[in-house]
Amino acid sequence: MKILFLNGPNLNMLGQREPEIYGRTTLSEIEATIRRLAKSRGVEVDFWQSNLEGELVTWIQESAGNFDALVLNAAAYTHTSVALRDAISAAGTPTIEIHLSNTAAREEFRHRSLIAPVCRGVIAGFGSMSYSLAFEAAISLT
Ligand code: CA2
Repeated sequence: MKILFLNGPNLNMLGQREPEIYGRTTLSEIEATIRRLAKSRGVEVDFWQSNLEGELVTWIQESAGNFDALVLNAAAYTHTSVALRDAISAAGTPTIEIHLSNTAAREEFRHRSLIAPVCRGVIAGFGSMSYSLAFEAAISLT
């Protein structure tokens, strides 16, 4: 089984700025936790971050047939990107939308997700644990 983790814009800054919102854990530390979990469960994972919408679109397209599930923190593109939504829909890879913060409890513009309707489910508000919860959810999808 193979799970692809994709992270959108600014998530490379995790742990360095705004710790009151996003916590002190860096994206590399989250990746290490997921890789540990994956090893213990005999699952293969890829873990990528990009600040570029088109690069995320390409990775989503390439997930088709190569990964059993996609865990996506699309960051700000969650609220704006028809391109990501279309890519998820076209690729057909079962996708879980995740967020560190509880977007429903934040500014109104974060309440709308353009990608949620084409995802299997959403996990938000558990900090770096959102990634581990999504890992478990992804395993249970297949
Ligand atoms: O809570 C999440 O995971 C978000 O996807 C994070 C996005 C935000 O636009 C979404 O509404 C919710 C922002 C990621 C920016 O990450 C930073 C981390 C540290 C410092 C600055 C930004």
